Amino acid sequence: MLEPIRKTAEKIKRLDIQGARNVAIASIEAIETLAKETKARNRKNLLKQLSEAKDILFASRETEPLMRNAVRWVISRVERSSKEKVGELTEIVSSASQLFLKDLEDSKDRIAEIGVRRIRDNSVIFTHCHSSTVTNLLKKAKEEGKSFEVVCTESRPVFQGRLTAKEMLDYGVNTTLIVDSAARFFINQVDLVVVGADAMTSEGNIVNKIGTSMIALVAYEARVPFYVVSELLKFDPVTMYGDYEKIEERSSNEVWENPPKKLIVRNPAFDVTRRDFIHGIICEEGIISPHSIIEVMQRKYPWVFE
Ligand code: RUB
Repeated sequence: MLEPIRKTAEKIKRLDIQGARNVAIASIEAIETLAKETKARNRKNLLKQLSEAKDILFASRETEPLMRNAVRWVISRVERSSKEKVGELTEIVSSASQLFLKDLEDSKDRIAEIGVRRIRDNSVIFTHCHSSTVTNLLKKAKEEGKSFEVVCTESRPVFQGRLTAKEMLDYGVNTTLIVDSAARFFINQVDLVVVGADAMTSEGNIVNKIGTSMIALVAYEARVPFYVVSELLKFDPVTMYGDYEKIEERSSNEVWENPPKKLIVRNPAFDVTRRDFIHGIICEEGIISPHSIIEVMQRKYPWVFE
């Protein structure tokens, strides 16, 4: 019964599905499939399957609060319902999943509408890794007829920057790909840095692809505005109660397949960018200061804190 869930979790682990939004979308779709195909005989049985599915998905990647918030919310709709019939409960899973995905899509469009105003004609935009929220914003800017260029990092070790580069070329944007360590070399030639996020903490710090914090430092030193483009639901409520956001460490094979014996190779997937280096977070509620993240979250998504 949990096979579709395991398959999705495997794809997420392998990065066949990458980026926080895509990870959350795939997880919700897998939960919906489970609900459609379940052979659970009663409410208790169904809730047990959903809980097991949740654990498998959560274990696929550690630094994905959007996925956790999404899955928790859908399951909480079932828990809160007083219905007993399995058919009625699986219906709730479907409608909650569809509603969540629609809201996520609306947030993406709203973020693009807001962020596009920060893209000036004839500007050069720097980005890192592959964020679908960022590429959607840049696509909208192109559709609105703005003329700009993109510089993107290749994003070692798995080269997600190539996805960004290909997407930009498809949209007709002049694009330059650079190695990650050339960020300082090129930063004076760009007008704006925009990156995505995997997680946002209660202190307003941002977790994103490894190397993001170095780019933020370089941008700060060069006085180039650095913006994070992110749905608010990447906020992780556990950070408010003292826990640190866990940083996924991936296999060293991604860095060097056959390294010399005894060599230690480390491969953290993400790093933390302190709020002091972030000009603003471009989210569905507008461009906000990282300092106000808790306040905005409490207003817009109070259920996250339950
Ligand atoms: C991707 C990455 C992206 C965020 C945001 O890392 O760091 O910037 O996930 O993406 P990985 P999105 O390739 O390891 O998943 O805006 O699509 O949610």
